[in-house]
Amino acid sequence: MRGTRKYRHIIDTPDPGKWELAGYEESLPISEKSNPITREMDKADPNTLVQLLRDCDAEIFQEEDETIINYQRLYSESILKTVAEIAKKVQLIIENPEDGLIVLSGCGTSGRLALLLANSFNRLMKGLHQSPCYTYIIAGGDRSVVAAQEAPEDNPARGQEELKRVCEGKKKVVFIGISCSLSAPFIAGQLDFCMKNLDVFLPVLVGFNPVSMARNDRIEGWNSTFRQVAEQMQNLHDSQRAFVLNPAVGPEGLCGSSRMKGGSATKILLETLFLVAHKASSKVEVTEKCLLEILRTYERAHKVTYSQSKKIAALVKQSATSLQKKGHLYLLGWGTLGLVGIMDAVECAPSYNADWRDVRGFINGGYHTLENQEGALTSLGPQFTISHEDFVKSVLPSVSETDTIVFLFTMDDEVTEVEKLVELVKEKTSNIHAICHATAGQYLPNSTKKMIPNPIVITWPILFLEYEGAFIQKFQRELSSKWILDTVTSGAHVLKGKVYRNFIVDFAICNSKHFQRAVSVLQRLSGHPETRCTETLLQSIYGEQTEQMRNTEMSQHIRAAMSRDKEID
Ligand code: S6P
Repeated sequence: MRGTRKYRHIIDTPDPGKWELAGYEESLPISEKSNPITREMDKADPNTLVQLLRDCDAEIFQEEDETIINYQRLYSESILKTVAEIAKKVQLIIENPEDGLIVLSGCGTSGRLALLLANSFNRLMKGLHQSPCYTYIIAGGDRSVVAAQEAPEDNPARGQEELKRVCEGKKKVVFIGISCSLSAPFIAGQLDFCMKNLDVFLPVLVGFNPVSMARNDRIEGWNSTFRQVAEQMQNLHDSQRAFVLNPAVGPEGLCGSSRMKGGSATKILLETLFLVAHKASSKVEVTEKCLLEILRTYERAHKVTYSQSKKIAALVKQSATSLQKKGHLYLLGWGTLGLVGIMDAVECAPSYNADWRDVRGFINGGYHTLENQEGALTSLGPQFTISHEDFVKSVLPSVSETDTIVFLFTMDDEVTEVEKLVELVKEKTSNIHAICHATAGQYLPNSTKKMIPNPIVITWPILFLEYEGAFIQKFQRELSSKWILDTVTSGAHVLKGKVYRNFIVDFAICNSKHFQRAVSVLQRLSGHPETRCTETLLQSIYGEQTEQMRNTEMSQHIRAAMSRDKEID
């Protein structure tokens, strides 16, 4: 499939990666390959770290190279065509919201993004006096939004139950199952259910591997693999009864960390799709040009964001210093930027085996601003306290000079509120940073500049757009903040020593994907065969090896690995 070639890039995308060549880590899907760009990442200084991750993020926008293996990319005609086709189906629901529903579902970061996107587009609809018709599902329920729960993603039956629950009584449902690595059994179960009920459901699978690279191992308690489900979906693609939307965006900068590029690409792809669907419902024709215009704004956001690389590097360094000294990184955000902060913070625990207290996110207005379905979860314990008031009450008293605080806001937020909180924090630590988004012509007040000496201020051009288009500005700011925070939290853990080359070597094994990744990392680092590496891993989980353990179900290994980690804590 050819690239569009109608497109002039705004950013310099790196040369097509070696990862695209036949034979490069052949047995692994793109999402689990190690990115050649970051091979020496563990030796990089903060400035280099930022450059490397910038180049990895730029790969999202890279076009296909016809001289080597052709993966579909974001700008491929086939992808743009699929986006336009799905948008038309979404449009039908938007125009008949009483009987219809658009469900976004995912696990971990993909589930948090499902919430963010569903809420954004419901807000867009409310502004147009239309009935909101988006909803989200996250594996493990709302508690997974603010605390990592990686185990529920292994449960396809649970995925189905949740889907049935949210769709009860609906006549037409567009179901968007997000699994960046085309691997989550929770999503496989839901897609399978949709395909058995095509009179109601239109299933869409979103991810960043070709179907031939979807996970193919047995799902416990289930009769098909993710790949089999994805293949069935693909067979229904031509008749438009199901869609697979899966451009390649290249391997993650940190091996397997799909919260990074996978998460960003999910946001770009789905926001573009829903935006054109809404434009279409206000009688604007969905054309390739219109899609390219929106995608171009995201590419511009990459350039604008990384023009601040020096300041981002300084924040990476400061955050790493805090973590190395057993201090903390606190991300205090306003509006949806608060959720972006929470998303980044929560993932540090499973990704780097970090303590949940190491990196934490807080949002003004807490659960009210989060707009999650289950409402306040504060009673579940300290891990679930997320408002700025909670921060002031229960965290601030113990904040010290070893901690770093990052404020995340836009100039349209109440800057005096930000100043009030900075004032309080200043009494405890001088390590105060900010990521602030402004529109051309808006300036940070001198009073704020005095309090936060070196803020990352990102100034966006004024866009004169119709109502739906105006949401692009908000989406750009969220993505820009995500890129910066992904770089800061990943970079800080690299500098803390959690990474060897670009392999995370200290991560929690909380689900079957993690187990397989651990085996694969062992294989690549030791050169030993899979069976031997599996045995080594089992030995480290159980402390001894018996025949019985080898024949035990995967879920038992995960439980044992998780309880072992708890003991070590
Ligand atoms: C990855 C992150 C995980 C994933 C989750 C879903 O960096 O730690 O929480 O988001 O496992 O992955 P996927 O591939 O199904 O979207």
